Amino acid sequence: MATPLTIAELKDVARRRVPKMFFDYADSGAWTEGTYKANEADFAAIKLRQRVLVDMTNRSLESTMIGEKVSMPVALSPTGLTGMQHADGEILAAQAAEKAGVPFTLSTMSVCSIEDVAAHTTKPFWFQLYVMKDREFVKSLINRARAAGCSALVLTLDLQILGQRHKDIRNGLSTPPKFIPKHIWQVATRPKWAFEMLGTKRRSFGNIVGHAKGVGDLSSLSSWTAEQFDPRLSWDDVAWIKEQWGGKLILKGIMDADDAVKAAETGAEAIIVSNHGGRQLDGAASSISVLPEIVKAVGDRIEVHVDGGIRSGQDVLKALCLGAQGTYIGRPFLYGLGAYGKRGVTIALDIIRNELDITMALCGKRDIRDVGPELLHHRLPVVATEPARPSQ
Ligand code: HOC
Repeated sequence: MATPLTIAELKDVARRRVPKMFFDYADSGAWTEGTYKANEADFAAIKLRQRVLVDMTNRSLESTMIGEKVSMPVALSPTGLTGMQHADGEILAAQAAEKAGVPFTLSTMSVCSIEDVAAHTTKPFWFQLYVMKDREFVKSLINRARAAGCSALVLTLDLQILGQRHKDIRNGLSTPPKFIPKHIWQVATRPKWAFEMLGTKRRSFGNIVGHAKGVGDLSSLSSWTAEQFDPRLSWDDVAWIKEQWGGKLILKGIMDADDAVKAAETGAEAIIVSNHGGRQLDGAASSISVLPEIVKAVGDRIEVHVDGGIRSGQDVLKALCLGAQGTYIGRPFLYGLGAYGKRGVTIALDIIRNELDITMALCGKRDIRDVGPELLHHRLPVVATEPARPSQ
């Protein structure tokens, strides 16, 4: 088959290669999937301003995210169970990101462990942390990330209780698959995936193993999450984590200007405007629609990044024009991984890079660090910069 030219084509290939319960896990959103869909639709509603007769030579996509040089301002999001899209998925994605010169973020809920990824990469990656009630365990995760040379901690703030995704329940999601007819059929019809998975020992949760014995299927995972994740997580805990970590901190899951102000006060390096890819609060606004008010509230004090709904280089450009210093892709790289392993992640990044480059040029810019709202048509609702609500 010819190399996919779009993220949508990669998604089609992944759907054919990855067992349904894992494809659906990556692809679904909470409840009605309204927020998941809004994330994509609101990007599409923003229109770019075409410019002509501008010198388009010597273009550059290079930038920085939290002071780290990036070949383009696009990082890989932390995604749970990545190693179920493809055997050793987290290692392969981290290697592809390293080759592409963009940051990779390893999820706490990954299949390959922090140490697995560190052993197979040569540059620092970022580690995403969920906060459990057992603070000793949290400390041990932080220490492991530090020992592995991670250069940033991404603290997720919007999953202290787990959102509900109907497809996961219907599929009886389980990591690894159980020997029940439905799963046997799903795996048997994806022989390449199964063959590659047989070739690795990494088939469960690499970071929480030992702390979460017997956790694998959705109900045990949901109960474990409900028991372990701390629903009382507060801004004081953020300060405690910052102190424990002592390095660069990124706060993920900010969707409100007041929260952004509090996040900026913590002294973190960056916030990620994120609704968890529409996987948590169904009915939440799209990330891109709240980005302008958050940039307005704190953009002069802290780096603002955004994820959710980015499916193309055009979307990346729109986010940057609205004030984001960095962007993240989750599903696009997972589709690539499911479709072709490491090569697929490279294809996903290449597609986005190529689209970003051409789009920037056709909008009359040569340097990604120079783009701004002047590249967008302002009459669209999503671009309307409502004043941020005053802090209470
Ligand atoms: C069922 C796994 O970020 C996601 C992940 C983390 C989920 C933890 C529990 O699925 O959105």
